[in-house]
Amino acid sequence: MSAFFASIPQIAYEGPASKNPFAFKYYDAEKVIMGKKMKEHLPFAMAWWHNLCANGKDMFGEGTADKSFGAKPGTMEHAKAKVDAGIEFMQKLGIEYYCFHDVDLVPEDSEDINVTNARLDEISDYILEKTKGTNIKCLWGTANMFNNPRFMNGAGSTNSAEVYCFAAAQIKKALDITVKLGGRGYVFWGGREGYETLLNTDVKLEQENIANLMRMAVEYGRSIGFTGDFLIEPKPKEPMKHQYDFDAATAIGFLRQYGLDKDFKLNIEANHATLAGHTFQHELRISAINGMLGSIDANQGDMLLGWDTDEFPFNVYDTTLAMYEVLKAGGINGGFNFDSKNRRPSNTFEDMFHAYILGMDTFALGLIKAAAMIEDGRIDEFVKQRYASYTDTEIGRKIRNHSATLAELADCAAQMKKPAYPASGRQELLEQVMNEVLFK
Ligand code: XLS
Ligand code: NI
Ligand code: NI
Repeated sequence: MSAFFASIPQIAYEGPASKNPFAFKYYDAEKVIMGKKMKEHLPFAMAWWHNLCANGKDMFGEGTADKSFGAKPGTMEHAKAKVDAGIEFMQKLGIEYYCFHDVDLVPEDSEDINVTNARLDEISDYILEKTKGTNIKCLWGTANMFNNPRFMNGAGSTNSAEVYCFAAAQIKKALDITVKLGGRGYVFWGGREGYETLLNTDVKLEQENIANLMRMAVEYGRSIGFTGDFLIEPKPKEPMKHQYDFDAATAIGFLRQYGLDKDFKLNIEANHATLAGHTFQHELRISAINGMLGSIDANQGDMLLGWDTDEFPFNVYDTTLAMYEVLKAGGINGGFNFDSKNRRPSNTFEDMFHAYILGMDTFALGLIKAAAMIEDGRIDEFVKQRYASYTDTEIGRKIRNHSATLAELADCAAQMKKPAYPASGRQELLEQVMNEVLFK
């Protein structure tokens, strides 16, 4: 196998004092935090599409990075070169997982889906052969049902029954490949599952069709031995004006409505949370309290730009609060997929490594600080005290165990005439506590 990143050393942990740009300052894979190794808390994954495929092309200009890896793009030689480059990249960073869309792996044949499927068989054999004897495995797979023009009106939500068959065919094949590669999850990101105008849209029919496609996917997946989680990745908009899986709460309601909640969990992407007008932490909390926190797409957005910029995680406040949620939820079954891309002018191989080192260190720091916040205990204790009236008073306990009636509570209020003000929320104090922990 030729070395694509020969000039880059193996990336090792050197600690916060290191100035080596090719070393981790915080991510120490074997270090134990709250009873678990860092690498077990943080199963990082490489996103095939951003790292091996995207060349910086955007709506306004051509690509700036060379991702040919010595082969002609659009060929199977190139597909295989990407496998070789990807494995070398992951091994240099100590990353054990990858995520893919079907068409990230092979060029799609525009005339015949059977040709594309045969290529997928070939490349998955190649991946299995090349990852044999390594720790590298698939975290999740998915079908790209938003790029091909046939999906202009969506996949499960399309108005065309013919196109719907192609969505089914792609999901079936992507599931086959995911299972073959040992994937732990299968993701549905509803790229164009939404609408531009209600004037031409039958929302009820579209949602029923999406649910039915998911139900068929579950049936098929289980029939071929897939035991992992199916995942919905919520996103409120982009490319469509309105997307059905708007946010975690909406997706959970949808899954429950159609009886899919036993097989599905959520894949929460930080940048999608902020697009929905939520924090990353909010989306994680809503998922977790509903038993739906499955996996994470690790990136961040830019608050000054209203779109999915997919930046590498850099904001330690956000990763600390995210890891606080993950620790409180007892961890996740999925992983941390860097659905992140280099900025367009960061166009060298070195930049690809700097980006992953940044992302991994930012999450490692978040983990360290979240554990410190929990060990510090002041925030947890405050929250507990804040709701003490539900444990320390008889009426509070009756409310919590559902034995109170509306009339009884109204009587209580009549006797009190006027309640005492609730105790202060102490937000500024708690933010100060967080700063103390972060900058200790
Ligand atoms: C797009 C999504 C996409 C999914 C996988 O915004 O983040 O990349 O993660 O289809
Ligand atoms: Ni995204
Ligand atoms: Ni994503």
